[in-house]
Amino acid sequence: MKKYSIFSLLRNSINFHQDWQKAWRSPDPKSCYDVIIIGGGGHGLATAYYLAKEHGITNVAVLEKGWLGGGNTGRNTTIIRSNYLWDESAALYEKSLQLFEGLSQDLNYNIMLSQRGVLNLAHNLHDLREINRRVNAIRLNGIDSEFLNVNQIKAFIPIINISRKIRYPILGASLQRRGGVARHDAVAWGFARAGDARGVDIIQNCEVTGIVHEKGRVSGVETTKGFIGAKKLGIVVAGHSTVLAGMAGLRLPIQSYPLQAMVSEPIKPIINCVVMSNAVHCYVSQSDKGELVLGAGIDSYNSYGQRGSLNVIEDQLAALCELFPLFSRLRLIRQWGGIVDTSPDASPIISKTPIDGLYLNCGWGTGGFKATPGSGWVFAHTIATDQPHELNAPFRLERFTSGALIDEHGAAAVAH
Ligand code: FAD
Ligand code: PYC
Repeated sequence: MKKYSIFSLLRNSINFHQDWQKAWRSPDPKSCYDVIIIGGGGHGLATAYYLAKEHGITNVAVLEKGWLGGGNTGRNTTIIRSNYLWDESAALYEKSLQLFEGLSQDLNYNIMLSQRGVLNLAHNLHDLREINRRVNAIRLNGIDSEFLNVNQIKAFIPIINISRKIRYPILGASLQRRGGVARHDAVAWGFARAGDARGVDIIQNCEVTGIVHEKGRVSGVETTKGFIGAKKLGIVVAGHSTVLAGMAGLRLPIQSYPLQAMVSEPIKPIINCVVMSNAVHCYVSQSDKGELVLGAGIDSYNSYGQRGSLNVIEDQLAALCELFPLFSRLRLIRQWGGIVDTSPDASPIISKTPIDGLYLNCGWGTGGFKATPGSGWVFAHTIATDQPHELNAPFRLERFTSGALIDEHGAAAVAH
C-alpha cells in the first residue's frame, strides 16, 4: 500500500485526488472464472476474500449490479453480537464475532469496531424468564453474557427510564459486553481491497440476469456485460435471493420484506452502548458522528420498496421516548430501508443446492451484518471443498424437509 505524507495529502486535496491509488481495480470481466460470487455486499466480498486467502482460489469474480455495499451492507444499523440461543447459531455467530475482533488487523483496514456492549431489555415476567434462559444457554456455550437487574441497568446507562409507571417498565436485561458496532462500509471496503490485492476481480454495475446450467451443473451467468463462464457460482444477494434462485429454477423458503432505520440530528455523546427491546420494538445506539441510530421490526407485508412504512416509525419513536424521555425533543434527519430475506426459522441458509456447482447464502433476515466475516468464512469453505464447514452444516437447505429447524426468532431481537 502506498504511503502518503502530509504534503501529498495537501497536493491531492487541491488536484482533486488525481493521483490517488484506487482501493481496488475495475477490470473488465474475463470469459471464465473458477468461482463467481453474485452480490457485492459484505457477505459476497468476505466469501471472495476467504476463497483467496484460506483456499488459494484467486480466479474469482464478484459481480455487483450496483455499487459495493449499496444493498443491506450499507443500510444496516451495524450492531454486532453473538448472543444466540441454540448451539448451532451460537457457534456460527461467535466465530463471526471472533473474526470481527481481528478484522482491522487482518484486512489492514480500520473497521472501527467498538465493543461497547449490547443490552436486551425485559419488560414482563415472560421476558425475564426468557432472558435468564438465554443468558444461561449462551454462557454454557462459553460466550460472554450476563443478567442485569434494574439498578445495574441504570448504573450502566444512566439516561434510561426505570420508572414502574410506564406502559412497559424495564424489569431486567441481558448484556453482552463484547457486542457493539462497527463501520459497515469499512467492512465492505476492507474485504474488497484485501480480496482485490489477492487477485479477485470486483465488477460493479454488472447485473446477473440469468443463471446458465446444463445437465445439472452450472456453466455461467448472463449479465448486463454479457455471458461470463463459471465452474462454481455462489448466490449472496440478501433480499433478492428468491429472484436469483428463480433464475436457476429453484424455489426457496424465503420471503422478502422491507426493514427500515433512521438517524437523529447529531448530539454530544450520551449513550455509550446498544439498547434493544423486543417487546416495545425499538433499538438505539449512537454513531461516531453523534446521531442516534434507530430501528425496529420489519414491515408486515412483502415488498421490494426500499423505504418502510410510517406506522413502524410512529411505534418505534413512541417506544424510544418512553425508554428515554430525554430524546423526545430530538429531530430525525434521515430514514431509509433495505430488503431483508427471512426464512421460516429466522436462521440463515448456507448450502449447496440440487444443481452442481451452485451454492446459496441467504436468509439472514434482519441480522446478517454481525455474521459478515463468519458467513464468508464458512461459505468459502463450502464452495472450495464442495462440503459444508462444520459450522454451517446445520444451516443446509435440507433442514426445511428434514424438520431440523433452528428457531432463532427470539434472538433476532428485531422482529422478522
Ligand atoms: P447485501 O449487502 O444486500 O448484498 C447483496 C448485494 O447483491 C447487493 O449489493 C445487491 O445490489 C446485489 N445484487 C442483488 N441482485 C443482484 C443481481 N441480479 N446481480 C448482481 N448483484 C445483485 N444486521 C445486523 O447484524 N445488525 C444490524 O444492526 C442490522 N441492521 C439492519 C438494519 C436495516 C435497516 C437493514 C435493512 C438490515 C439490517 N441488518 C442488520 C441485516 C444486514 O444488513 C444484512 O443481513 C446483511 O447486510 C446482508 O449482507 P449481504 O452481503 O448478504 O447483502
Ligand atoms: O441483529 O442485532 C441485530 C440487529 C439490530 C438491528 C437490526 N438487526
